[in-house]
Amino acid sequence: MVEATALLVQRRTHQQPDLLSEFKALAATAEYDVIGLFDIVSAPSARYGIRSGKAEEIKTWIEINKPEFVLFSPHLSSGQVFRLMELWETEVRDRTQLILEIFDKHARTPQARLQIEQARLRYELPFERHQIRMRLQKEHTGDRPVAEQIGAGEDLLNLRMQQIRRRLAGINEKLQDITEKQALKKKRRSHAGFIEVTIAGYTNAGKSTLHKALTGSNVEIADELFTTLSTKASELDMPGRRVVVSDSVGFISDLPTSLIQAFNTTLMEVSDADVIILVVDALDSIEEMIRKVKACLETFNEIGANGISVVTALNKIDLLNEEEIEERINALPDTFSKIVPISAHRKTNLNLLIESVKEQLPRLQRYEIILPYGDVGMSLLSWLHDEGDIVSENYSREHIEVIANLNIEVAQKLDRDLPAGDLRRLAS
Ligand SMILES: Nc1nc2c(ncn2[C@@H]2O[C@H](COP(=O)(O)OP(=O)(O)OP(=O)(O)O)[C@@H](O)[C@H]2O)c(=O)[nH]1
Ligand SMILES: [Mg+2]
Repeated sequence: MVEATALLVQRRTHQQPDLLSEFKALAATAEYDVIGLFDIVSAPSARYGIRSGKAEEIKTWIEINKPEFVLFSPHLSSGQVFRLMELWETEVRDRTQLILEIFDKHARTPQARLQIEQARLRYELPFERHQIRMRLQKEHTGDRPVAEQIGAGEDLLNLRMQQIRRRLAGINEKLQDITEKQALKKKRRSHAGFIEVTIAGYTNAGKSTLHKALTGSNVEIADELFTTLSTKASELDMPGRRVVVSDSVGFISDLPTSLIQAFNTTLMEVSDADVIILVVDALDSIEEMIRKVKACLETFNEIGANGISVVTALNKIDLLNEEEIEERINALPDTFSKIVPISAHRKTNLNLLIESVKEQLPRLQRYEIILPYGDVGMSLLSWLHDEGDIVSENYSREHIEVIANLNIEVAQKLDRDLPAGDLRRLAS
């Protein structure tokens, strides 16, 4: 496929971080060929989003280099987009639209597709309104009274707006249906005593790679932004526990509101977790790493996930030396008590990561269990191997004596199934 050429224009104030490299990565993921960059440090202006002088300077650049698109960061109003398009005689898209394009490209499940359509419609509503108004103004001709023409135009506009609202209502209904089914599934898991561990973090940090390494799932992995748009839950083998690990949609700073709203239920999965594994990309510069970590913490705050225990996985350490790893661990906020340097790709230190997750879970209790020989005893023993963390097994003449760490549900079941005295809690 031939990629469309694009000029990137970033506007930021002195206090705002330089997001140009992230903006470039977004453009690359959306399949634009970036042929030029402008980084403008100034306050926003109403007419074009940037000062008129700068807009003129860029116009000259455009006339010479002829990009097919200008991509603008951060967000622009619909009026600003149209005024810039008129001035530059080039298609203009802002960062929000760029992220929408990527989500559109990566949406795989019916839920993600509906969510993205919802976000698109909401985002494009004011643009469409603006566009129809402009077209109507241009089409005003002399053969009918102006008032009558405006009236007819407004009717057309209302009709289109009504269509969009109806479609949004339909999407809402379907999404609600999917959400209810998911909630039911989750409820069943929680009844069955499953612990939910969610992998969260900035986009492209390596969340899906970690999910695959931990659970053997077949989630998609790519060096692109927002590869994952829907949650995937798979079981993790942890003796004595039933654990489900979920891969989830990545975060980004200034995630457009329309997308937060549309992907709310997917993001909410994070706030339902018992433990969060926050994946941090160690290949970023320290400054960039801290910026992304802060954006993640802000998102946790927004989605009500800030009370949940967090284990931090400093990922991609296979490409760093000891000193660089140490530097990064020291640079992370003091509140991050549990930091485990890992390589999801090489499966390094995953056992340490699992141990750290385990420390955040309610403790297992140690029991001595006396099992009879015969079918009942054997089937309980094999069940214990699945559900408990077996410390030792002793085969005596009369029975099998098992020492195991158990969670409360398993201990309760044994207590019901075994004669009194055959289950004894030990001091652990
Ligand atoms: N060197 C190295 N690369 C890694 C490691 N883990 C992941 N990657 C690479 O990082 C890129 C992103 O990996 P993903 O697992 O797709 O990241 P993600 O966080 O799920 O990304 P999104 O779903 O797009 O938000 C891929 O190119 C991976 O191969 C690692 O431990 N070491
Ligand atoms: Mg992913």
